[in-house]
Amino acid sequence: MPIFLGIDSSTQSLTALLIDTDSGTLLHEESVNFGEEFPEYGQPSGFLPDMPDGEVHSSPLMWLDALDLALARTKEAGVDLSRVVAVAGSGQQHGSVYLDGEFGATLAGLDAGQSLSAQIAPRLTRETAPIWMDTSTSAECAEIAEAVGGDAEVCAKSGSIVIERFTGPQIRRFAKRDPEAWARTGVVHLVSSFMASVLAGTNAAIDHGDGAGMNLMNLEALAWDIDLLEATAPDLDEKLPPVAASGTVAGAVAPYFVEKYGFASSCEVVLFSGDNPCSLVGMGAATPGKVVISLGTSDTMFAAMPEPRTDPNGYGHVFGNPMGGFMSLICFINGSLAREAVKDEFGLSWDDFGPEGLAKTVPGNGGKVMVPFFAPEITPRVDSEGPAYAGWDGERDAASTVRAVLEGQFTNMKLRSQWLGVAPESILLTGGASQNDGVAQVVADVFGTPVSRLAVTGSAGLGAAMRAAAATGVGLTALEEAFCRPVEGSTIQPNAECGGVYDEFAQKFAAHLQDNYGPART
Ligand code: XUL
Repeated sequence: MPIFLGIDSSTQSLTALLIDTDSGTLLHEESVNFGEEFPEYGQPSGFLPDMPDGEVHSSPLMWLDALDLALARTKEAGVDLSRVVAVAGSGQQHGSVYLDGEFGATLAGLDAGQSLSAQIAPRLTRETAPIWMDTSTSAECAEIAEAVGGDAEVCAKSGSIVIERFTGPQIRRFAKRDPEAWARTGVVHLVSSFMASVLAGTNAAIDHGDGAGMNLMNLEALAWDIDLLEATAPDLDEKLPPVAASGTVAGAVAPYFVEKYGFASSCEVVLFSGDNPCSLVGMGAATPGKVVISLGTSDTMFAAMPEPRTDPNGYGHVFGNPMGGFMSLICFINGSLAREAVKDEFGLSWDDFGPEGLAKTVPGNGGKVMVPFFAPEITPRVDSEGPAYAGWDGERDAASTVRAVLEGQFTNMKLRSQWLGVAPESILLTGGASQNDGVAQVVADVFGTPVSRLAVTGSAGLGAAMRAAAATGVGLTALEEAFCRPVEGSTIQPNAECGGVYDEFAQKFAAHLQDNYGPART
C-alpha cells in the first residue's frame, strides 16, 4: 500500500505526517516542538527572543535536528518508511538560509553516521535565518521600491508591494551589512527549498507558491525578475536556485535517509512550498470558490484565484497556487496574541470565547467597538501601542471585551478582503482557535456566510502530503474527498437576526480606526 509523507517546517515545530491514499487514512503524525526539545538553542518559541531593531531570526540547524528527531520517532513508532512513494513539504514562508558554494557537495555526501546539523553547520555563511516575523528592513524596502520605479511597479511585477518580511528586502539587508559574508554565499534558500534540498541530497528549486513571497519573482513570467534581482543585491542571479512548478520532483531521497530511516531509494522528493500555499491544498480549497481563514500566531485569509489580481491598497499578496494558477493571501499580525491578551487581561479561559460566553452580549456589542491592534498591524499598516476602544461608558467588562476583540478582528478581515471582488460562499476555518464554536459563530455572522471546519487540523502538513501524492499521479478530487471532509455537523450558519448589524458595525469600525491611528501607511 503506497503512503505519502508531508513535512511541515513551521515557526514553532516540525511535523511529519503520513497518509495512506488507498484507504484514505491519516497513518501517523509526529510533531517536534523546537523550544521543548532543543532548549540548547535558546529559542522557546522557535526564534531568538529579544533581537534588536525588529530582527527575528531562527536556527536552520535546529530545524535539521527536528527533522532527524521526527523521522527517528516515526520509525520507532513502527511506520515502515520504505512504503513512502514520495515526500513533499511545507515551510514557514519568507525565511532565508545562506550557504556557501560547497553546500551541494556536502549534500551529495551526507554520512548517515552523523547528524544532519553537524554536517551542514560548516556550510552556513550566516548562522541564523531571518524569518517572517522580522520587520527590520524598512530602509531596504524603500531602496528597492525606488530603484524599480515605486511600490505599484513592484506589485505589478511580483504580486506584492515591497514588504519587510519578504525575502528580497531581507537579502538586501544582509548583503549591505555583511558584504564579506554575502560574497562567500553561494546559494540562498527559502526554508522550504532548504529542507527539500537536504532530503533530496541536492540543491532543490524554489516553487512558484513560496517563490512569490520574495519580491523577486515575476508573476506573469513565473521566473526571476531581473530588475528586482538587480535592485536587491549584487550577483543575486548567481546565488538563487531556479524557480519551478510546485509539483516538480527534485530527485530521489538522499542515501542518508535510506540508510538511517529505511526509506526506499526510489522515494521521490517533490518540491516544498510555503505553509499557506500548502494549507490551501490541505483545506481542499485549491480550486477557486472557497475562502480559508487560518487562526494562528498571525491570522491569514487565503483563496485560490484563476487570474492574478492585486490589492490596490497594497496589503494583500498574490502567490502561486501549488496546484496551478494563483492564490491570494492576506496576513494579519494581531491574531492569537490579541485574543490571548484579552483572555489574560480578565483571567479568562477559552470557554469564555465559546457560545455561552458570547451569549452574555449581542451581535454588534450594543455599539462597543475595539480596534484590536495590540501590536503594530500590517493590514492595514498602522503603528500601534495598544488597542483603541469606543462605546464603553464605564469600566470595560470581560464579556463585552471578548466579543469586541473577535468582532474587531473579523470586521477588519472583511474590510481588507473586499479587493478580492468575491463574497465568499462558504468559509473554511482552521488553526488553533477554529475549533471554538463561539469564535466560528462570530466569523459566520460578520461575513454572513456558513463556516465549516475540517477533520484534520494540520492543514499545511496534510497539504504537503497531498501534493506528494498528486505529483505522482493521484487525482486531486479523490484526495480532497478522502482527506478534506468537513467534520460532520460542524458547519455553523450565520445568525439570520444579525441582518444589517455588521454593515453598520463595519462603518463604525472604519471610522474608529481612522480617528485613532490616522491614515494607514502604504
Ligand atoms: C505569510 C506569513 C505567515 C508565515 C507563517 O505571508 O508571513 O503566514 O507563512 O508561517
